[in-house]
Amino acid sequence: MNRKITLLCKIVDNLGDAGVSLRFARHWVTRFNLDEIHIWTDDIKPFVWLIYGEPKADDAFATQELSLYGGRLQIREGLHPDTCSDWGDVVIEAFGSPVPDEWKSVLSQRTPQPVWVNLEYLSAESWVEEFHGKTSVDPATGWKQLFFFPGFTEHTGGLLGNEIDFQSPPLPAEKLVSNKIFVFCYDNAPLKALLAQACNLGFETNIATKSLREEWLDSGAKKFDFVPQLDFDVALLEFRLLFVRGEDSFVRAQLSGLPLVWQIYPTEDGAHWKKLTAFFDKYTEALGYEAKRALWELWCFWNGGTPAQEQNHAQLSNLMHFEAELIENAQTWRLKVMKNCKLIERLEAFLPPSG
Ligand code: TRH
Repeated sequence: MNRKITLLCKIVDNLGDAGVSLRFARHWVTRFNLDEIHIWTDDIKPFVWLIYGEPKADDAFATQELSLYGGRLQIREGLHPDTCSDWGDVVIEAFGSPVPDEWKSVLSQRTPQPVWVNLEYLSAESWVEEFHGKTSVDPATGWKQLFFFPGFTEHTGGLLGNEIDFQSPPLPAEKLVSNKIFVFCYDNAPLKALLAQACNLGFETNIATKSLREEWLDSGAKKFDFVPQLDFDVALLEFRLLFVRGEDSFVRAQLSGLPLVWQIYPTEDGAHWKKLTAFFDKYTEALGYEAKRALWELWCFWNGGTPAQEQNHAQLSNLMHFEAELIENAQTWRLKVMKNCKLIERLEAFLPPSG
């Protein structure tokens, strides 16, 4: 029996919801080659963008349906209650894409009930271990829901690996030769101040952000042309330092074995600081005090945590004094992370067997 999996993906903003869903689905159909995944989304454009990259995506934007891997991975826009009958043996709600209550009466008629999974956001916070793998009964349908939390330890759902996992990491000496830094950030990042610092150090800043400002290019920055997701992981290896954001590019940077600066997705209640600190503490466990402090100062500045009057505008050059230590740390961390790149296998353990 081949399994049919429905993945529901509501796009909140940006590319991460689609990015993680697409990467997950690709890994799944590659790993379990009898299974099918059907992604239902309210907006197919980020998927088109991630599959085709720039500028090819522009030609494909009119589509409402994409089919990959000989039809075993399908992505469709326009979720509707009538489609519920077509849902598979497994339904995955990505990042709390909630099924509207009015649909639940349609769903509750279905037998047998599907395995229902809530795929949550990634976090390094310690509570994740406690909640991962727990179930609860949905009052509207009476169905059991599984809460699956990706994370950085063996007692969590783990992480999605990538195609370059098992290649040797780039040698530090090669990286020191590159003067290119990669910047993929949100609009609120202090990019102008960073560019000034990077320029003083003789670095070439490559900006991957969509809304590029003329003044950035005037100060020597280059536009990073958006590459398809399948090429993204390898594209990162060209750089010396990676500024990444959200969830998926953040994990890819860790797997590259290069030093990274994470801009976390900000939440209004400020809860993101706890999440940022939880990861930072784990990530820098093996770093010396001075290097750790310099890195934290840059992360704080980049995430808007340093009041303007206290900014010394030298966070990047301070950090570069510790570059060798940072590279070593990034490579050790990469090896640790790779051990937990088992998200697909850990989720599969909760499902009925395929084949
Ligand atoms: O786009 P992001 O900021 O994603 C998000 C969203 O804000 C989301 O709402 C939030 O919930 C989540 O973060 C935590 O950043 P992320 O996760 O890194 O996703 C970007 C995707 O784009 C990722 O899959 C990598 C891909 N990408 C390419 O494929 N090619 C490129 O050239 C670039 C720059 C990115």
